[in-house]
Amino acid sequence: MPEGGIVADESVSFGRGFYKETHAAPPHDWLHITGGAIGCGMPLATGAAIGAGGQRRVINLQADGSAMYTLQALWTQARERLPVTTIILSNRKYQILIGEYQNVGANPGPTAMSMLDLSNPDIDWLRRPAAWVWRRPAPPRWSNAPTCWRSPAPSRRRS
Ligand SMILES: Cc1ncc(C[n+]2csc(CCOP(=O)(O)OP(=O)(O)O)c2C)c(N)n1
Repeated sequence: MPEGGIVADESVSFGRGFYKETHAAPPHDWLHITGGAIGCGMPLATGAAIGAGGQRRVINLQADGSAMYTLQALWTQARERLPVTTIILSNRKYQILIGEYQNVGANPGPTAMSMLDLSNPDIDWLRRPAAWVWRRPAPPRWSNAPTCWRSPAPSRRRS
């Protein structure tokens, strides 16, 4: 974690163990979702990066189901060249709701479980939404040229 980093946390059930791992990290800010409605993590990361004038690295800890509500924010991040690193916690489930069934002692059947399953079809995060993500190419080994930033080549439109 770089000093002055900002964590935009919509990690939902998966990310509860992150706090203790950052105990000795350099000073940083940690933004949580408000609770209630899911889907605010990626827009939160986008807004944080804009608010920091693009000068601070934003790390978005992002549960996959919640990400599906607002993943167009990735496109905005690419368009605005924002310094956001997105970590998708891809458990392919609405895991926290499975936990809620357990909390009330319910025994969900296959129909209920299929409603909480995100694997059919599988969300291929590396091939689809990540096509919008902009990457910093490695500088050529033979020079000290400053690293340049570029967006991915536009995809060919199908007729
Ligand atoms: C707008 C909105 N729709 C639906 C819900 C109900 N809901 C609460 S948690 C959740 C699933 C979250 O799944 P995911 O983001 O994948 O995190 P995980 O539980 O797997 O850690 C849903 C659908 C909600 N809170 N807000």
